[in-house]
Amino acid sequence: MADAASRIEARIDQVLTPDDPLIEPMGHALRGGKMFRAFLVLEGSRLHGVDEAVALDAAMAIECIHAYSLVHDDLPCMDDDDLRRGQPTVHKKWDEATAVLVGDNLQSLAFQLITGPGLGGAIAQRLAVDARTMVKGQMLDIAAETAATPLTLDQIIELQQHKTGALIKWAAVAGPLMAGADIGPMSRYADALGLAFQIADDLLDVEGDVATVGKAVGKDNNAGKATFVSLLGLDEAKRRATDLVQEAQDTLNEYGTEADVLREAAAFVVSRKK
Ligand code: GRG
Repeated sequence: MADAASRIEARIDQVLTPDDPLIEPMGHALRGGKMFRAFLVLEGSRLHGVDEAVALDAAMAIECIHAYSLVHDDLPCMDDDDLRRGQPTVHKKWDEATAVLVGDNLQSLAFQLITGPGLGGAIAQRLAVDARTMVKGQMLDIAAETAATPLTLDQIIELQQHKTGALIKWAAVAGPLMAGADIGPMSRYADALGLAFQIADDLLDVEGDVATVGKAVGKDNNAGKATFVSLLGLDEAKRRATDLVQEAQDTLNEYGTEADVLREAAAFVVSRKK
């Protein structure tokens, strides 16, 4: 993942041009994350023999969509957060108008990259659909805040599949999709991985500390929101996450040892501290 991060960092330097007045806040929004989605694109692409430069732009495109979602999610009209990746959020370091424009611009940049040389077509179409699925998830989440009754487990799973799962799935299937290969195994890997990722996120909200996680913790709990932890309890949530990691790893059998890094990534998702 560190390797994916350094390759993306270098590409950010090439793509963000000094004449762009948003270069600083866009760089701030793009940098400092785990680059987990970029890593999935790069590994899935490597497994399927996709050209490295093409894969890198697909990886950067998904990080642009992810970063835009975080910048907008942090705004006062949404989750109202001051801290992201251990740094002030874009609207805190600059202002709200800048944060809105950074998100807008990152989304357009994602489509500039995903329609570039060797790209476009099905992969770009799917990115548009999955980015919209994420927005639907955000809207479901907002609606749940004012609903008369807390969400059920099935509803939380559905929300997760939209809000977090869609981008993770796009990242996982991008490689086989670009190679014209079967997306089945990577798609099933992403389903289990995405759910494990969200359960781990809910566990970090309860068990993590702000300095390590790099963003506010305890928010869902304090807001009385239904989460995997509130519905299942800590122990059962951890057990489910562990089972999902095993499930994700098993989906990769046909790739043999070539997929070991993706297996390790699945284990990392639930052991991560941020
Ligand atoms: C505002 C359109 C719009 C969408 C927002 C993704 C999202 C939808 C909001 C983020 C809130 C949140 C806590 C989502 C759950 C899991 C998640 C996406 C965590 C952040 O992803 P990481 O851990 O972050 O990959 P880094 O910082 O490593 O990139």
